[in-house]
Amino acid sequence: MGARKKCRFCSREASVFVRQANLPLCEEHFISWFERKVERTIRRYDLIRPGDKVLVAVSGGKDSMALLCVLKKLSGCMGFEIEGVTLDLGIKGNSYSARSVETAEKAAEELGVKFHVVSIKDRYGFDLDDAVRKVRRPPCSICGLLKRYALTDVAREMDFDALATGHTLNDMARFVLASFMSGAFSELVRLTPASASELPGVPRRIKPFYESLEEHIRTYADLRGLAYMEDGCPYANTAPTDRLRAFLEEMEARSPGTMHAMVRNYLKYLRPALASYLEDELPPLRPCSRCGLPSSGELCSFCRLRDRVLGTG
Ligand code: Q46
Ligand code: ZN
Ligand code: ZN
Repeated sequence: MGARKKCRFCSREASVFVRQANLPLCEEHFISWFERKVERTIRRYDLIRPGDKVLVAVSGGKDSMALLCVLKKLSGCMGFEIEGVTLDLGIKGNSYSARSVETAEKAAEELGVKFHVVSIKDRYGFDLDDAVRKVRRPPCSICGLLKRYALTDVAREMDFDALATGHTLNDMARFVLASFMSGAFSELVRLTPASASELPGVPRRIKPFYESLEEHIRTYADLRGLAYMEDGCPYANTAPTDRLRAFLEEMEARSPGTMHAMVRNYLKYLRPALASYLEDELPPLRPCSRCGLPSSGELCSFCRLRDRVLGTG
């Protein structure tokens, strides 16, 4: 920031300027502002209730590490329990998965959070590297399916009420825009801060950073001294260059508050209209005949993928 301003809440010099709220803050007050904002999101959308057991998915990156830290902080005053989990996806390039597990485990230990590591290979008989070799599909798309499935599966097995992921406001805004451009409205309509439990016993998925910008999450993670991993997944460069991400960040820089307005308006006006329009077209979810997790057909997409990779089915 340019001219030296005082923190809005104390006499110290501000070191962070929250452009979206025209708010100069010192480090200490930025941390409490950020945590209160996440708490408001949790209350506004009823993401977590007192007594809930919440499993936090941690990849070792800044967003999920910050999420673990905020939820640990809020768990005391809001009366819920948290544990962390990291999936060992078996990505060997750059020792990515090994570093991811190590980074998350260390953070959980420092924060005093009970932590689990789940090896995809041990649990399902194949890992991401195996799947990428066998299936002609972009690695990040296979990875997304694997993560979504395994996290839900593990959270259900361990009897959690909710599964929290580090999806951010930037992710949400990008998804809204991308869905418009591709016409993927039946996927767009599922984009909510909390997806209700789709079947009995299946935990709901929640996104406590639904209203938090990545620039603020990074500042929080840095001020909290979290030793997160910068990117480094060897498959990252196989994903199409994310122009939408850059476009939205530029819009946000020019007009602070753009992403928030986009996502709030989607949720308030567009989603209800879309839901009633698509009501008859969305296939009701039912238990997969093999694994019992929610599926739109006889076999879920994970079980079909697994058959292809292992040559079973
Ligand atoms: S881990 Fe998985 Fe990312 Fe690697 S394969 Fe793509 S999605 S880039 S967050
Ligand atoms: Zn202050
Ligand atoms: Zn299945």
